[in-house]
Parts: sequence; structure tokens; C-alpha cells
Amino acid sequence: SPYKTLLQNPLSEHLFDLPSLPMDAAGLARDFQRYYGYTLGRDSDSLAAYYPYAALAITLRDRLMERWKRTRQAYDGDKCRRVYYLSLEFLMGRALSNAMLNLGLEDALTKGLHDLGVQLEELAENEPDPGLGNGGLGRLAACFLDSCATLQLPVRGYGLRYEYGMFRQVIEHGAQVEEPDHWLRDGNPWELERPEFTQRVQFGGRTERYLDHRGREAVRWVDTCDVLAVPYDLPVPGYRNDTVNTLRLWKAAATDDFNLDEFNAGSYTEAVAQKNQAEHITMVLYPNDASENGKELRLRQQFFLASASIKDVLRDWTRLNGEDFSRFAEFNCFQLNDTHPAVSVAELMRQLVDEHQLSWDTAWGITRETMAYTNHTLLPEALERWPVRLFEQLLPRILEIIYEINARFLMEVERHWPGDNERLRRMSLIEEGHEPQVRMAYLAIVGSFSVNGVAALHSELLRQGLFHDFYELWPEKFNNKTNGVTPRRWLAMCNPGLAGLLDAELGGDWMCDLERLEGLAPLAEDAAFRARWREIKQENKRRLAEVVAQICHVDFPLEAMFDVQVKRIHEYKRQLLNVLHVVHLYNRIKQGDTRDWTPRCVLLGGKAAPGYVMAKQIIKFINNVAAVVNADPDTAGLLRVAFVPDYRVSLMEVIAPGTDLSEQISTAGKEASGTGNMKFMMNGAVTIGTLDGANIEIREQVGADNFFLFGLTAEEVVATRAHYDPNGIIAADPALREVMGLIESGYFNRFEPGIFDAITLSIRNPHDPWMTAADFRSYVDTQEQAAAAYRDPERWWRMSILNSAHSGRFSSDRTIGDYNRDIWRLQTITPRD
Ligand code: B1N
Repeated sequence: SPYKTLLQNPLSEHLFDLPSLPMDAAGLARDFQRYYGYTLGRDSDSLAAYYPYAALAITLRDRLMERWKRTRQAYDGDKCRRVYYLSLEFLMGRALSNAMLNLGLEDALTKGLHDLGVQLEELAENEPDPGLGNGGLGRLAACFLDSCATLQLPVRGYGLRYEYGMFRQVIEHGAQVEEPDHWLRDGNPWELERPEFTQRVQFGGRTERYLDHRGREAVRWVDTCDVLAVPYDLPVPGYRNDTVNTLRLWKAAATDDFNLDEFNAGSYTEAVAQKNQAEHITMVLYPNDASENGKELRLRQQFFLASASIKDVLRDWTRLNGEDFSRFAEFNCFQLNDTHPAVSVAELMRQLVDEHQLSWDTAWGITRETMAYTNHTLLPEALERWPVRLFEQLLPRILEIIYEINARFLMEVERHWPGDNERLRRMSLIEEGHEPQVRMAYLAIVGSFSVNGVAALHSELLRQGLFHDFYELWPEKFNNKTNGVTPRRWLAMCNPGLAGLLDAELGGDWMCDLERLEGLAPLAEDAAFRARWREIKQENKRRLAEVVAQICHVDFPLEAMFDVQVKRIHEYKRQLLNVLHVVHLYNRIKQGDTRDWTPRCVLLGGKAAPGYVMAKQIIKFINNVAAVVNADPDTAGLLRVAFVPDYRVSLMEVIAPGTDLSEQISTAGKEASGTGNMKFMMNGAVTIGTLDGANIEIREQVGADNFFLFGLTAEEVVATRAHYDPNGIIAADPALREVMGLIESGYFNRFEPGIFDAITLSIRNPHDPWMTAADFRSYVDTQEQAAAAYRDPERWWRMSILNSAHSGRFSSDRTIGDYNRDIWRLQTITPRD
């Protein structure tokens, strides 16, 4: 390491004895002023709104710092069992209001800043929204870290510090345009660079056999191109409990010995310039949700995360235990967030065998007791496979280890099913064929002691379908952990109106025991309470409508039902079905069929992967429909449609509280869980949805009467496939026939002929995997029931209240409790003074 240590002259213990910082309004304001004026060196000539935000961020970070240190010391001191959550994505969202809530400083800060003439809410808007994730999977990782800190569990997140997060989405002429998101441009006051804990990660090169000092044959990986991994730590505060956990993000940096040949040949500048290559590894997040793209740089990212993180953990281990790994599995557990970090299985083996000289069997025993794998999708296009050829070039030693794991595994299969060659072929970690591939999901299953899905249906489909062979071999490995979301961010922070009501009705700290929301259920029968509930929802709708007006220039009248679908754009999520319903409502308006009409504002939002052509066409279609509908005077007061650009965490914080109807309309069997569905439910939205993912459990909790169910079941989807006839369905249903007719007439693309042909053809395709036409009739009928319910305010607000009341199960505290009980088995650790 290039960092000199202080071992010669250790610092005096007094240096580490930090005085506690003031938590009152005046003390906070003083610090804020000092950071703004002195540390950041700004005064009245700076007009940049960023710096007051930065000054406040540092003020808060200071207050996290001593708790952070004490938490670390408590974990180290207790020598406790620990979990490492490995994920290529952590969609953390803004840190400032989160830190404020968790430290309990909102009131003091509001006052302290007010006295300085600074508006807290406005200032918080200047924090960039760190988009280090695509969607549900990355946000789940963030909710999990929040719950682990709140539950005081020793869990550390490991991820990548992407220079560019998820792209910014701009809509031009109705179409998505991607802009780079250089979120670190102004620096990041929340991160703590820790170059003294830099790790070295190998790539390329070749393997070499040699005799070790005990005369045993061993392997080393040589002539590699190394890259440095520099850790940046982010504090993860628990809710008012003095625990601050760590999210460690690695940044790639060049080594100093890069390309010595060119150096010696005198090409100094060329050699230095080449060092940039190393830094590309953590340059950008791959913007694909639920699909892989097979790029070499992505495999580099995956191995970079795996190798640096495991080295980090092993270094901590050997510092305390030397080379004795006999109790390693007892004290350490890695949770793999999907297959993205699955190469960790082979990398842990490599480090234990090659670098720490353990025997294969010992290392394999440790690996298999240490790794746990979470699957997040059944979609075949998302299942990661890497060409063997790519592994050969990039990670030759890892490939040898995968081959060895596979050979031993297939012997196990052979013992279990003698002579079943078909099964061997099916289960092999290597998919044979013209271009042999490594099956990352199988590597994860074989190398871990736990495999879980993210909702009951999803876990069942894994057992019965995708991983059936493995389930037959190791039924005890398979389990379910239904997702959850953190009620701190997704209720207490984003919905202050409702939070105030809950404080008053349920008493404090309901957000740490969300089942207490059940206490609302009896109040649903109380008319005065329903009126207060409605008031709060209306205020939240006003806030949302303000944002829609400002960003989309569409007016959302507050008495209308706010009908919302925000999530990544994907065919399986069926934003198209939503738009078909909008077009149907428009047809009804044009035909004068508006008796007993419920005014509706339909809001959609979400990003399309830049290479996903159909998803981009769907965005264009939504925008064109919105333009036509909103411009038609006949729709005034009856129907509005808007597409909100650049959907992200901070927008959802405004959207969820202001939503009446939550659209969760994926083709059954395709959405592993969903988590937006839970955020909406908590905030008192009623769901219209299919029996898919966690919708099923949401409906179980809230009761069939308080959930608008429609569509085929997962089983029916499979059974219908063989005889699916969308054109027959369209011909037989006048409403759908008219909807398709209007779209196909070019009504929504008058000056852009043919641009929606691919969309209408996909709906008419008998092989349409998403079966949009199949569910149209039941969707439209169920939408009519929802509209009728909305016209009956007493009924609607009762349903709304009951949705919040029964959402306790979807707190990520419950999810993490389940992980801990069944997989992690951690003790809670309280930091002491
Ligand atoms: O993970 C979420 C679930 O709630 C969603 O249902 C599920 O779709 C989502 C490759 C993914 N599955 N797979 C991904 C993300 C990025 C990538 O590169 C796949 N995301 C999900 C949380 O469990």
C-alpha cells in the first residue's frame, strides 16, 4: 500500500476522544455557519444553492461520525458474526433528510436554520439523488441497509462507486433521450475516502503450477493486469439508536506499476495515459433492469466487487485470527444480491486455496457455509451466462476453479441420479454448445447454503420451475423472503401529514414496529377519522399535482382519482395495458358515455433501458396519447394523462403519498415481487393488480374487498399459451376492437405514420408472452369497479385506511427479521458510550 502507517509513533489515545457535539438549534446553526463560511469558504458572492446544502450535510455528518466509530468499535470488540451484503446496486436516494430523521434533528434544525433565514426544505432539494441502481433490486438493497442499522445488526454493504449513476431521462418530442448523470460533480459530503484500506484486484494473465513451502502442488495467478480498489464509506444511520452501519463502495484506480514496458521504452506519457483504462471499471452503472447485456466491462465490474470485498473481509479476519480459518464460516456470511456478484463463490475459493493455502475440501466447506443467494427474477433474458472464452481471457484462474467446482458437483449429481446424463447436462455449471457459457445462477446455488426468492409465489415458481432439479437435490436450501420497504423513508419521511396523524393515534416510533398500524383498522369505521385521513391525502395530492404541473405542464384537478403507475418500462409490467384502458376511457368520452363518470388523472413514469427498443416505443406511445387526450376539450374535467420524466427515488417520495390507485398489473408469474406496490399501500393507495409477486400477499393482508383484482393467474397464463388467440379476443370485444382500431387508424401519430405498428402487432401476436389482450376485459371491468368505489367516498376512504392499516408486514424490518432468523443468525449489537 502506498500509505505509510503510523505504527512507529502511534497517536495518543486522547486524540480519539471526541467531544460530543451539540444537538440543539443554536449549536447546529453555529456549525452550519462555520462550515459555510470557513470550511467551504462561501459568502454573499456565492449564488450557488449547492453550498448551503453541503454545509448542512457536513453538520449532520459530524453527528454521525462519532456514532459510526462507536458502532464499529462495538462490532470489533464483540468479535461478532457479521453479514456482508454484496450488490452491484444500492439505490440509496438522498441522505440529508434521512440523516435528520434518524438523528431526530428535524425540529432543532428547522429552527436553527430559520433563525439564519434559511429554508430547510428548499435547501434539501439541492442534494443530487444518487442513482446507483436501476430499480427495485437496488432500492431493496438500500431499504435492507436501513433496516439492518435500525435493528442494530452488524451488516455491511459492499458495492461500486459509479462515477455516473442511472442516466437522466429527458423527453423530447415524446421520446426518451438519455443524459449522463455526473452526480459526483460537486463532490459528495457523505462519503469518507479510506485509501489506507485499498485492495488490489487481478485481471488477465495466466496460471502457473508450483510447489509450495510444504512441497504441495499449488497454483498461482501471474502476469496479471492489476487494478486498485479504493474504498469510499457511506454512513447508514439506524433510527434514533446510535447505530451507524457502513456501505463500502469501491472505486477503481490505476496501480503505479501499470505497463512498465512502455515506461522503460521511454513512452512515459503513453504509459500514464493507459492508466485511465483501469478507472473505467467503475465509470458507469449498466442501465439494464431485469435483463443482461453480456458486456466484458460488466464482468470486470462483477469480479472487481467480489475480489475487493472478499479481500477486505479476509484481511479483517487474518488480522485477528492469523491464518486459522476453522471458525470463519461461524463468523461470516455473504448475501449475494442476485447473480451479479455470484463470481464471489469462485473468488472466495481462490483466495482461500491460492492465497491462504487451505485445502480444496476445507475451502469448499467454508464457502458453502458462508454464501447465501437471493434470486430476483424468473425472466430468461435476465439469467446471467458468461462465455467461457471471456472467462479464459479475463479470469483464467477463476475459470479453472469453476471447472473444478463443476466436476465435483456433477459427481454428486451422478451419485444421486446414476446414469441420468440428461440431468447432468441440464444441471452443469457449463452450458455446452457452439459458444459454451458459465451459468452464474447455478454457480450461486451450488456454492451457497441458502437460496431464496423475494415473494411467496416467486419462491414457489423457483422450486417448481427454474431451479427444480436443484430443489430435488437440496430441498432444504430453498426458502422465501418476501420483500419489504423501509417505513422510515417511505412513510415517516415522505408523508409528514400522515406521520403526524399516526404519532397522534398510535404514539411514537410506530415506524419501528409497523404492525402497530393495525391500530388504524377500527378507526376506518369512524367518519371523523376518515375526514382527517381524506384531508391529509388531499394535501398530498396537492403537492403531487404541483410537481406534475411544474414538470409535465398538465393540470391534475384534486377531486379526480389519481391513478399511478411508476416503475421501469418493461413489456411484462404492461404499461401498455394501462394505456389501452386510457384510450378506452377516451373512446367513452368521445361517444358521450360519461354517465356516473369518475374523473381520473393517470400518471405514468419510468425509464427504458437505452437498448430496449420496444420499451422506448411504449414511452413515445404514452406521450402521444397524453398529448391527444389532454388537448381534446371534450376530456376537460374527466381525464388527464401525464408521463413524468426522470422517475427516481426523490420523485417517488412525492408520488406515493399523493396516489389514490396503485397500478400493479404485470402478467402473472413475471414480477418476482415488486416493492413500489408496498410503498403505495403504506401511504393509503388502493391497488388494482394481478395475482403476481407480492400483490398476492398484499391482497391477503388487506382482504379481497379492499383490493381490485383482475386477470389470469400464473397457472392460467401458462395454460392459455397453447391456444392464445389475441385477434379472436379483439374481434369479440367491441371496446378492445375500438381501442385497437383508433390506434391503428393513426389517431395518435398523425404526422408520424407507422411508428406504433410494432406495438399493435405485439398485442395481436399469438405468441405475445405478456398476453395484454387476454387481460383487457377483466382489467377494464375492474377499473370500472374502482371508479365506482371512488365515487362512494365513505367506502373509498375506508379502503384507503385499511390498506395502510394492514401494510405492517411489508416493512423491510420484518423482511430483515426473516433473513436474520433463517439465514444470517446475527445477534443485535448496541454501541456503548
Ligand atoms: O427486483 C426487485 C423485485 O421487487 C422486482 O419484482 C424484480 O423485477 C427486481 C438485472 C435486475 N429482478 N431482477 C432485477 C436488476 C438489474 C439487472 O442488471 C436484473 N431486478 C429485479 C427486488 O427484489
